[in-house]
Amino acid sequence: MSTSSKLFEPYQLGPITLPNRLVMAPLTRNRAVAGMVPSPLAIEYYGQRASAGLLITEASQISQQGQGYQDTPGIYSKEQIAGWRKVTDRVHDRGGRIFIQLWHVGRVSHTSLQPDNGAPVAPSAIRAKGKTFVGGTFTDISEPRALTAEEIPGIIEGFRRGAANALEAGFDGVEIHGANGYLLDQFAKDGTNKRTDAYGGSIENRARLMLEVTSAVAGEAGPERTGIRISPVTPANDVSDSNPQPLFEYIVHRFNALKLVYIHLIEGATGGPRDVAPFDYGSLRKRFNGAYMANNGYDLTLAEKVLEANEADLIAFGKLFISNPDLVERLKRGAPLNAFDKATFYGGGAKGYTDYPALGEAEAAE
Ligand code: 8OZ
Repeated sequence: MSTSSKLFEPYQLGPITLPNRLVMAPLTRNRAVAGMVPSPLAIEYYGQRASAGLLITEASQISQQGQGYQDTPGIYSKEQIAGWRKVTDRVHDRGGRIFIQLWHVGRVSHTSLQPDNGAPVAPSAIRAKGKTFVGGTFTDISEPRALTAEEIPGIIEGFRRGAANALEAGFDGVEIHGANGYLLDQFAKDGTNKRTDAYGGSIENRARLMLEVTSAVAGEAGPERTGIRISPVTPANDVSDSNPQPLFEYIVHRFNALKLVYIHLIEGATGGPRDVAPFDYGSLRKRFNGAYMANNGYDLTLAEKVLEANEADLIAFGKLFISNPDLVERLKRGAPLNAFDKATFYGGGAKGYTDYPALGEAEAAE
C-alpha cells in the first residue's frame, strides 16, 4: 500500500524548500557529554533522520542558568558550537535541513545544575510542583527566585547569542522554546507570573519577554529562519493561565508582525490528551501569515485530515521519529512502524537512540 497525500508534497518554508510536510519534533534525550556538548552519537542520530522535511533538535539551553535536567546540550560555549557543527554537517551531507530549539527552563530546574548552586530563576518566586531529572533520578524541582528587572536584558541577550551561535554551528534556522511551562511560557501565563513591573499584569506585559526575545532572535537569524513553539493550554510543568485564548491571539498577532516563518502549536496537553481544555487553534492560524506547524498525538490519519482541511501546513511527530529513523518512507509506503521504548527516552547511550532500524535493515542485535 502506498499513499500520495499532501504530507509528502514539498513546502516552501521561507527560503528553504522542504521535500515533505513531516517535521521531527524537538525531543529531549539527555545524552550530552562533558561540558553539555552534544554527544558524538547525536551526529548519527540526527543524520539517520535527515529524510524528515525538517529536523528540530532537542531543546538546547542558551546558558547554564537555562538548564533544568541532566545532560541536555547547550548552545553557549565554543565546544558546544563545534559539537553541533558536526551534527549539522552530517544532516546536510545526507540532504536534510535542521533547526535548533533555543531553551531557557526558568524555574524548572534544580540548584545542583545552576551556577554556584543558586536558585533557578522565574518571573515570580513560585515553586513548580513537579520533578526534574538530575543525578540519574527524578528529584523535586527547586524553589526559584524572581528575576530582577535588571536581569531581563541579559536573558534576551542570551537568546540572541544562542541564535548567533546556532548560525555559526551551521543550523538552517532556530526555534524558540516558548512552550511547556519553561521561562517564556512562565512569563506569559498568569498562574506563574505575579509581577507588578512592565513584565507582569496585563496580557501585553506578560507577553513582553517572549516578544522581546523573539524580536532579538529574529534580528539575528532573520525572521524567515525563526520559528517558535507555544502550548496555550498545556498543564506541563505546573503552568496555567486563566484566559489563554486572548493571550495567545495577542502573541500570535505580534509574531505575525515580526514575520516569523512558523508557529509550532502543541495542541492540548503535551504528550497527553488533545482535548484537555477548549481552545480555538484556527483563530491563531487565521492571524498568522507564516506556516502553522501542528503537534501532539498526530498519526497518519489525523495528519492527512488536518492538512487536507488546510488547518495546518506542517505536522511535527515526536515519539514516532524516535523509533523510526525513516518515518517518512514508512508512512509513505504504509509500512509497519517500530515500537518505541520509553525506558531509553532519557539518558543512556546508543540503545534506543541510534539502533532503531530503517526498513530493510536487520533489528540491531540485543
Ligand atoms: C521531556 C523531558 C524533559 C524536557 C519539553 C524540553 O517538554 C522538554 C522536555 C521534555 O519541552
